[in-house]
Amino acid sequence: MKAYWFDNVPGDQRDPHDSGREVSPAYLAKLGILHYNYPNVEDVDALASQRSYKNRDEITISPKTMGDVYEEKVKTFFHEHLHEDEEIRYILDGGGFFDVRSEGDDWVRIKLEKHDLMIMPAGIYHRFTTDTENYTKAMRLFKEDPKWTPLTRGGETDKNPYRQDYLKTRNG
Ligand code: KMT
Ligand code: NI
Repeated sequence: MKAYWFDNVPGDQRDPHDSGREVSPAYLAKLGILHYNYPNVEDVDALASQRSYKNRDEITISPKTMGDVYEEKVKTFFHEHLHEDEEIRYILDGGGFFDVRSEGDDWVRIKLEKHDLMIMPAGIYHRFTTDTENYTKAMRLFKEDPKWTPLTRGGETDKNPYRQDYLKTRNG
């Protein structure tokens, strides 16, 4: 895992877009983001059971598994959105980028590699993309009642109660 400020330079979303300015683990914690590296899936099982996550699935995002719809899917994952529940992702193979909004509404890019696990809080605006390898195999964890339908940013989402709660926690 590596976190840095997104450079905002036009170009393929899958390029690194690394401004060269790193973002500290302390700042990620301030945004409510937790990160672990778990080479053993037993550690993922333990975390899931502690947080009462009963379900999971696996997704492989690549041209090989998705064929013609791959490019379209990659664009969809990159639409800025929030969820009404926390989002837990565990990278099984390959890698990718999650971009999350900072306090000043800038993008922080989080590069995830094999065995990285990230927890994003409910209400944080974010987006995802594969990198130039075009291969992400990830486990998506969810509770019984998954509330991670993406709510695309715009108008009403700023007033979403989960968004409001997130801002209250983040801003102390
Ligand atoms: C999301 O919320 O954008 C995703 O779950 C992306 C696919 S999982 C790496
Ligand atoms: Ni999401």
